[in-house]
Amino acid sequence: MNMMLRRLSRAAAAGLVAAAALTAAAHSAEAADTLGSAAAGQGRYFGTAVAAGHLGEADYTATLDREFGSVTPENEMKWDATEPSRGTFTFTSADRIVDHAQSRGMDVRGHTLVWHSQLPSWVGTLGASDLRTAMKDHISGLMGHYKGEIHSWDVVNEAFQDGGSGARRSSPFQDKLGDGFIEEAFRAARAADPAAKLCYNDYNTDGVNAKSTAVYNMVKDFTSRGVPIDCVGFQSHFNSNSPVPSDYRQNLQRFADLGVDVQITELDIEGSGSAQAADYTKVVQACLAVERCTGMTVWGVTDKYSWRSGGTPLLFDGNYAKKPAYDAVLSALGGSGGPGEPGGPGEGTATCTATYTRTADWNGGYNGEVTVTAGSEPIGSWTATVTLPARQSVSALWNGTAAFNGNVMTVRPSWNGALAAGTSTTFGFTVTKNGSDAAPAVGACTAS
Ligand code: 9MR
Repeated sequence: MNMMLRRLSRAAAAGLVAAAALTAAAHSAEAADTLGSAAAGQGRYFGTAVAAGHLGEADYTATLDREFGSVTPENEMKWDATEPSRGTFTFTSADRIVDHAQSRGMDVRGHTLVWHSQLPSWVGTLGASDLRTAMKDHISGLMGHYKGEIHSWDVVNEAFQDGGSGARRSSPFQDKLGDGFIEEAFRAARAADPAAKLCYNDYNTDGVNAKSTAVYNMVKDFTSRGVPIDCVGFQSHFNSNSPVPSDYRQNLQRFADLGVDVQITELDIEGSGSAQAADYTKVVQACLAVERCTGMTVWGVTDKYSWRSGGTPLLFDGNYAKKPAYDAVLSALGGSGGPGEPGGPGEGTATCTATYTRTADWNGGYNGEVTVTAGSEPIGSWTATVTLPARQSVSALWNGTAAFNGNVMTVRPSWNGALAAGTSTTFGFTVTKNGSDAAPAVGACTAS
């Protein structure tokens, strides 16, 4: 409620009061069949990074508005975007995102105030005392503009080096102001917007390791000395080189035990199909297992605009189709079709399995067939993924509709979605081998 009243002050100037109030009310009344509403049912937020440049794309905004309860401007609140020359603030792109979010009842995360990257060159030319003043002015200028409208701010981002040393990273702030710049930034941030949660945010700190322990020690020191810090953000950019750590929950919990909130701030996991879905499940479950894990943000809406688009790390494919990872997250959040959600087919226990056979084979190609079988409950619809080996491509598909993302084909029913308990349907496809005779992999079947 407080947030609502405060957020209306800037929106009122833009004439958005009525719309913001109305849509926020509607948002909270939604059924738990979207990521945002399912997470809200668990007392958490579920957000996404947003780029202002995509807000004109109808499918992008439709997906954003339907699914998410919080947005983080992906680049628009960074120093180079907001104060390109000293003392001259530009908020046009960030305002676009904040206004869009507010008019649809979404909350906003602020990212980021003090960071070594995306820093305009004038900052690096300042001497220590001028730099200190400029840093504080930047914090008060940016936070002041959005005072009362941001639920959490990444006050300092990525101040620790990667690797085993636990040392601070070189930056104009570190090099000229020393370790103390972080606490100075947090104190300035508290003064600028006392209602915002103030977060330290970093990557490769998701499991227990030297870097996360260095951050842990800093937070412990801050809380013991009364330096204002409210939360720690765990970026959680995962791939095969940096998988979801097995001690993820334990690491989140040790920070929470220091008396700060924890948030998953930039989640993406490279991969596809059921393996990617399983990794997303682990992350959501880890957050839900930690009482002070207040929310999760994925780093983008659709694979096609991800900073790691080649790794297809997000929940919607390039056509905005829900991926198996989406279904897994919704299910882990207890949304429709997920565990314990009443009212869905089979009271949320609907399942299906998918099995693959090669039904025809010739020199340049083959036909594959996938049998989808409902579990012990009837299902209303299903989704199955087929990952093609390198070089192969699909030239025809029947009894299903396909969305392609790289070599991953996500198939949904055409006419054959509803299945009685234990019954089956099939879809088929023709593959051009292009010199590869390997078999495709069929991912987990998701029923709804
Ligand atoms: O996703 C952002 C991308 O569009 C920018 O080009 C990039 C520039 O540094 O920053 C990306 O976002 C980063 C975030 O701000 C901080 N953590 C790492 C993110 C991915 O690089």
